[in-house]
Amino acid sequence: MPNGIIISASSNLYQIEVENKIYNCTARGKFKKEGTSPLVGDKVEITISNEEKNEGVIEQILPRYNEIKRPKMANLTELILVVSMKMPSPDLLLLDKELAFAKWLNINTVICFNKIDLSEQEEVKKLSEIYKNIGYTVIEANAKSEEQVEKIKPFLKNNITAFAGNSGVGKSTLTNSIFKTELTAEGIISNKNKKGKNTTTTVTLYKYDNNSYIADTPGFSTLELTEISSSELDKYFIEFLPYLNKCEFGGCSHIKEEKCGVKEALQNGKISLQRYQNYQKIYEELKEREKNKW
Ligand SMILES: Nc1nc2c(ncn2[C@@H]2O[C@H](COP(=O)(O)OP(=O)(O)O)[C@@H](O)[C@H]2O)c(=O)[nH]1
Ligand SMILES: [Mg+2]
Ligand SMILES: [Zn+2]
Repeated sequence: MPNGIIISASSNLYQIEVENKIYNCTARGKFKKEGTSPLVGDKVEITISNEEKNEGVIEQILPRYNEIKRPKMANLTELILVVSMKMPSPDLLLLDKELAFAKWLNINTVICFNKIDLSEQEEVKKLSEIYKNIGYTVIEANAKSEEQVEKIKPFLKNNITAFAGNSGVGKSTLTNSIFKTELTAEGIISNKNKKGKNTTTTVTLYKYDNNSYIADTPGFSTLELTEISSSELDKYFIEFLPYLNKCEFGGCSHIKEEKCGVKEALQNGKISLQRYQNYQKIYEELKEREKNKW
């Protein structure tokens, strides 16, 4: 049975790429009965019902690596977190949320500080250092320069990658340069079958290379960490990990407690103040949401 990957979905119709050919497929009724439905990013087995018309039926969904609720998709393996140095100025709170989210999903992350042409080199270096010291991969880029965009390409190999970051940071410019086509202002997002849809939840995969796709969706522009609980947030701040067992209390929030390994590490300069403050903000946000739930 041919195997393919779902590259787009609209209601009950799926576009599936099988060895560079696109089939329009419906799904077997059994999925609904089982309480599931195929998602963009799913690897599937299909039967071809009409080879001339490129039509088929989804028979089987292969095991998922992960599943994301908003935007709805499966098997995302990498997030490139785009932060602009100027216009708009860096939103590090959003970046730290995205990093926590990616850690929770257990996927690759690449931080891309963009628009470095508009910023002092020193500023870029200072930010890069914070994240490099933690162990993150950092790219400094000017999305308008082709040479600079080359830095990103190696990270796309064998991944389903999405670009995240708030509006205006350069996501469309980057993706357009990667695909080397002059597209509309909205870039590859101006895709006809998206009209009238809830665009924050629609996803389309664009093939970059064999086994490499870019997930185009505005769904990661701002991020709500709805699925992470405040008490587990510390696990997703990866540089906190070595200090978590040095806290006096098991459920230490690392905010008000006296004997706290994280706060000690902060004092000793092992954790950046910037990161710690964002942890605190995100923690309070999650706490607030949890209170309102009940
Ligand atoms: N100077 C400069 N401008 C950039 C860079 N990247 C993007 N831009 C500009 O920033 C604006 C917003 O970029 P866009 O790709 O639409 O951002 P998006 O909202 O994240 O998709 C556009 O006018 C781009 O031309 C960059 O590296 N340097
Ligand atoms: Mg855009
Ligand atoms: Zn603590």
